[in-house]
Amino acid sequence: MSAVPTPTWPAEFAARYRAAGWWRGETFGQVLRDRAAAHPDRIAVVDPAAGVRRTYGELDARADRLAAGFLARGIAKGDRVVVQLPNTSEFFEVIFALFRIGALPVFALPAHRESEIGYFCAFTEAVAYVIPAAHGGYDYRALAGKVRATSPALRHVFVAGGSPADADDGCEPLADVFAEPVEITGPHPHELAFLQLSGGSTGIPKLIPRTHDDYLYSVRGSNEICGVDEHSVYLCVLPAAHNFPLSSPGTLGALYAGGRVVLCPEPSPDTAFPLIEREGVTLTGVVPPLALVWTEAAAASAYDLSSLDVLLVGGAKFSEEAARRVRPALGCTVQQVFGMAEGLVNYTRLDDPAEVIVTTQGRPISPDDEIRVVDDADREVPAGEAGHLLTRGPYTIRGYWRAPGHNATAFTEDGFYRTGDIVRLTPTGHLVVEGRAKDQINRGGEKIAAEEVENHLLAHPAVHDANLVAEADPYLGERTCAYVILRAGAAPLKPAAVKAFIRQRGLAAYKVPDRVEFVTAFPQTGIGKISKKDLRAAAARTAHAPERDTGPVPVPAVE
Ligand code: OOB
Repeated sequence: MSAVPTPTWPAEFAARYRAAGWWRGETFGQVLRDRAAAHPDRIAVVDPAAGVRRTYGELDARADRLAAGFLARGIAKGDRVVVQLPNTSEFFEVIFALFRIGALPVFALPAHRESEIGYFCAFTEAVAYVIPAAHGGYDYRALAGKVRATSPALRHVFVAGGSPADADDGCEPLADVFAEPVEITGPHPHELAFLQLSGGSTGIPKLIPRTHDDYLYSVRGSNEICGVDEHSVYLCVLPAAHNFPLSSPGTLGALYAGGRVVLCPEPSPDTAFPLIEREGVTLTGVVPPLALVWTEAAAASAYDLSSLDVLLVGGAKFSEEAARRVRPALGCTVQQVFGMAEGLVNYTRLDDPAEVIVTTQGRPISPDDEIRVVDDADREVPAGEAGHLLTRGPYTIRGYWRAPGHNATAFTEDGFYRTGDIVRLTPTGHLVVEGRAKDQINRGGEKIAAEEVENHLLAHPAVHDANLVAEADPYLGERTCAYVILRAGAAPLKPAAVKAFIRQRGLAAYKVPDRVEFVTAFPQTGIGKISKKDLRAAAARTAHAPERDTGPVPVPAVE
């Protein structure tokens, strides 16, 4: 096993963050223990689809019993466990059990398939993988079977909601793992709590190492800014494993405050609105396309949404026009959130003037979040001008997990993370996201690394070269268009065949190109590099034309 040290904060920074009170020496396992001791009978997690309501005492006890079962199966401190669970109570039992041991959840999304999961399991040398018995009509056991073949370290597959028949597939029902609690020496607060996934801009996804100390600070800071307390009821609408619903302020924020988490099995107003009424939901977080849908649906809805105080919107740029419509429709305050799994999270404040709330993406959580806005040569741009956002601070990582080569360019020498976002700072210190320099497509909050999909396109025997670019979409903000050059003499391909190929390669559905264009050549820049800028312009011109089954054609020159 390669012994690549996990990048961390230099000692003088760690000392400063502790002295300032940002890092308090807490762990997630202990936080749950303390809350359960203080109010054991209070409801912590509601899983309406399963008809389950767990008190803090129950969640705490179940995490202990699951931790004992994991330990008995040899899952130890520092081990990686890929967790791919939907919005269910088991998600919380599993992650708190792992937190207690000091084993590291690797937060996969339910949408991930063989390509992504196979990579996570193999690269992290995961010893276990946790899947749902059923979700969205997809067979996760079959996925586990395929992943096993390429992940030699993988010893266990646990099935939440599974049955004894799972043993036939070499899986084990999660319910069988619960055991008599044992004494556990947990992790230290400065040690890793989990690995989060990066949206990525390269062919290979990057893993983000977060510690108990740093992540708990982002949760506590978020709670303060979003007014989360023991009376808060957070509706988890987005996939629970994503950083936004997990910690901004998210489910962990609600649990930290002694509030309540309500799990929404899917995000449509038909499911979410009745839950808001019935459970008295006070805040939730959604991506911009969902905010649009909810805003429209609220007008015609008979459900009482008056308990909802705050709608957090983030993950992608929320347009000013859409932001203005939220309060009249839903009767709640909007909080824009501009965050990243690597760390930095910005919020508009609840008492910001309405104009600031609708026109900016907020300001950082911490007074110790350092923000630099720079040009291509890393020089500070004049105040108020747009530039690359660099950041460093008490909950922003100093490097990806086991990626020294990539870290050399993704971080400055003095430890600032290059976010790849283009922003400008307002005189009040709020950030406005103006664009992106990284080769990533933001499809309604779901991030797609262009290179990852391009590599899969190149694997098609008839494809000579391929480029993936973003084009505007009125609902998603952005969607994808793949430009493909076929090999000389290759039989013509249809767009549908290219999409089917990508799906068969085992990529998450949101990465399948929305549109495919066959061309004879790619536009080039002055020095002969492929010009994605010109491809984006070409995509914008043809976005509304139907896909052509014939081709290829030249990409028209840009005036
Ligand atoms: C959140 O985290 P990630 O890691 O999925 O994606 C981070 C990237 C940012 O670098 C930026 O490019 C984009 O997503 N982004 C936004 C945005 N929020 C995120 N771009 C424009 N406006 C916004 N409000 O997406 C995430 C993590 C924690 C909280 C909220 C979102």
